[in-house]
Amino acid sequence: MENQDEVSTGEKCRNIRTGSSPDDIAQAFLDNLYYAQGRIPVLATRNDLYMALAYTVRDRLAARWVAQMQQFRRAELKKSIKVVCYLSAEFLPGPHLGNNLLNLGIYDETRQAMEQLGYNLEELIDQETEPGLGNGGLGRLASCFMDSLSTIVVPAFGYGIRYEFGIFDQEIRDGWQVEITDKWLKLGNPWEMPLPELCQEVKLGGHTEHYQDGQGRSRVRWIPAGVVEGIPYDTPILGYGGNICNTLRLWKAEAVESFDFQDFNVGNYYAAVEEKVKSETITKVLYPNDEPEIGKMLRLIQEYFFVSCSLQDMIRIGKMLGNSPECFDQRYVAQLNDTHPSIAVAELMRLLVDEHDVAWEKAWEITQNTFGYTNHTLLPEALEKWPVELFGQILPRHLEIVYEINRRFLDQVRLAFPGDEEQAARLSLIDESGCRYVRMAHLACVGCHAVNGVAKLHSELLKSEVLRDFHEMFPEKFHNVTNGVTPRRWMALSNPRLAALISGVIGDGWITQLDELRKLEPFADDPAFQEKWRRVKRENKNDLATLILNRTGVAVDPDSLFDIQVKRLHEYKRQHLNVLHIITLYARLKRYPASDCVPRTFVFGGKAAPGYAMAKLIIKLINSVAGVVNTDPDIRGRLNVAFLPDFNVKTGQQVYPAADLSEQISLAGEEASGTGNMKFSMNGALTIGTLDGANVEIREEVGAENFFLFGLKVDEVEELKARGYDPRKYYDSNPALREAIDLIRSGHFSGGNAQLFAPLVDLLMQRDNYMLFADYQPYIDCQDRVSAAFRDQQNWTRMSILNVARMGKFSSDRAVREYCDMIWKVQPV
Ligand code: GL4
Repeated sequence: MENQDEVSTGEKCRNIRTGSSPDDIAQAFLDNLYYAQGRIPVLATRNDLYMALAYTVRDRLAARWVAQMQQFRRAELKKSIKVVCYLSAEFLPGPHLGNNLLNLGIYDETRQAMEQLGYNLEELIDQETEPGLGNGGLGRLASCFMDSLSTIVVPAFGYGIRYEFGIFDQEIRDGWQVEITDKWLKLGNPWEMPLPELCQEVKLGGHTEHYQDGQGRSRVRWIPAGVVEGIPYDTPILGYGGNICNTLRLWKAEAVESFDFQDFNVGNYYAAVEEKVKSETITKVLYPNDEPEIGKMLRLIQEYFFVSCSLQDMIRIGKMLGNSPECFDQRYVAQLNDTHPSIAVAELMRLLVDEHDVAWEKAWEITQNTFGYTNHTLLPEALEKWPVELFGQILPRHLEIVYEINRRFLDQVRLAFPGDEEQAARLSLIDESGCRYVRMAHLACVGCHAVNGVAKLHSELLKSEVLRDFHEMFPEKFHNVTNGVTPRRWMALSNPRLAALISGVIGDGWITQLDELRKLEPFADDPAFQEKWRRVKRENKNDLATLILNRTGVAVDPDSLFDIQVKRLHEYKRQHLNVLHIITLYARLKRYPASDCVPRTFVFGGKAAPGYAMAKLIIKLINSVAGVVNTDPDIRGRLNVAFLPDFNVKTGQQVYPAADLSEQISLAGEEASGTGNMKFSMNGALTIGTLDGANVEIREEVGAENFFLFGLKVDEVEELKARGYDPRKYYDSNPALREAIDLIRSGHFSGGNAQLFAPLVDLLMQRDNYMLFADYQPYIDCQDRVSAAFRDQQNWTRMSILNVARMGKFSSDRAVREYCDMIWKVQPV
């Protein structure tokens, strides 16, 4: 191996920057505390200690990172590799320290080193503020993919935005969500390295000039109204086992120094500084909407900013290695994580045609070969489109390019569907049905060689509904790659007890070959193994109970059934259907206080977009119901409800391992895939769910008998809608449903305030867009089956073991391999 020298030199010299014995680590830690953090142990705060340990770990990454870059360089020079670039406006890496220790293979050594010095490793790990640079599933998926790319040894860059403020911190006050600014950089970020010399300039606004060059060819010049600079910040992403270390490169916007000198010189100090402030605004804050439906100018600028920086960076690297822009597509493949980076299609065309003098046709071939597009949502309101006028104001040249792409594309459409002007209008990159818009998903479909959905069902629905016309036009472009999650973070790191139990019987090969979990199947019926399995779950539940008590003050019984729903708050995800079940159980117990029910702890977690009033009201409802149920003497602790504030990656790691039941109850046809569903199941929770997103495939894998299915199927939803859905009918004919709704409406959970939840109840009664009422009874019946099943602990444990044993498919390693084969045409090194 070519990087042998660098790594082994370190080992031979027992270099404290690379050595991995507990003594080396302890010594390195003290050095970093002193020299990097400027502290001695007696004066060190917990953050000083964390920083010192983080630097110690970073040193160990550096050796691999540098070796990696050299290896790339050599391979690149031989033109023998293609680098994957994952373009994503969001990444949610989660805390780095623990994961890096795991992937470096020095977790135990580091724990010992800290013990020697009198520190507790878990406390230091807990000190880290996670980079919340994403909203939820989409950003987390990007980070799982980065982990897998490194682990299966695919050279890759993740390109994104270094938001100064990531997703807000959530507090719950009086049952309501309160948003607090996320200051993740406040105490310093030891994992990133700024590279100011690799900055890129990004133009904005202004106008274009068309002219003839010396050879009489028509050319275009973009005269921008302003320029900003992008500074890259690199974070190493080490694969498990330390095979390779890829780079997450995030861009921060800054003012171009020289730009405001004019103002500065005439003494207009504030105007000059204002320019700087304006530039830096671009990467100030993450838009906190999952499934966005915004049309904000700043958002378009953010998207363009990071895409332009990234593509220019790719060209720069190519140039450094002697590659001409004409072979861009032989050296790179780039995946667009949803439409957020889809302006890349027009930007690469601009860079190639305007700045590198490549002919349009050639540039178009390169662009299509380079890009793949992943769609992550079916919600029509979430498909990005920009008013033509706004688009042209910020990106005048790109608007021209979009028009030209569209002109050529529509010629093609008219050839394929002669006389069908409606088809042409539906496919057009410009929506002309009212106010004119640029349709970003259309730009992506035309400009990419591959389009994929994120679960089988979702990919089918893309073909038959959202992107039907494109599928008709380019059937060969469409693929499915079902999502996956990394078993490193979501099993080995977050659930060490289960990981140890599993490895004890089947070895630890599963960590990189998740299919090996199948070897657990023979143990599913082994009473001794079952007993150990239950003990692990019980200890994990105990830990979560402590966390719940500390964060919410609610005391829960670790022996009760832990029924958990954690995900963004959204009506389609139907957290309020879960609430209707709780109220139904509550009403039953009130009516028959002596009845024998399986004790349950309901745990919720998730953020609502700050502007999404209904989602915030659902949070208030959950907390209001919790307030009544948890304190009612008739209930006597048989039902407990807790809303865990500020659900994020870190809390997720404490939640999934402790679940008995995973709630995946979106209305069929709404959730593109879901990935929490996978994390729960991998950690031994059973799922109650609809046939939506990846639930369908999870059920296929684990077996129908090990999955609690309920609810309308996609075609039934459509049929019911077509027939005219009337929620009132269900309310009138179902006494239990009526009782639950009436309890909410009467103010029973809101101190007699009957107005509080009226908007929610009215919406359900009148429209019920996500058909809670239609699915209510099947859901309740299914929950009753869950309770009955939980009473038989032996069989429950068997089902839990089988769930884990059959989750191999849902490793992000498998997903990334499929991208490599089907879409990127690259081979792991
Ligand atoms: C999402 C989907 O809603 C979610 O189902 C999916 O698992 C995830 C990753 O593919 O992408 N789309 C958006 S937008 N946010 C998501 O979490």
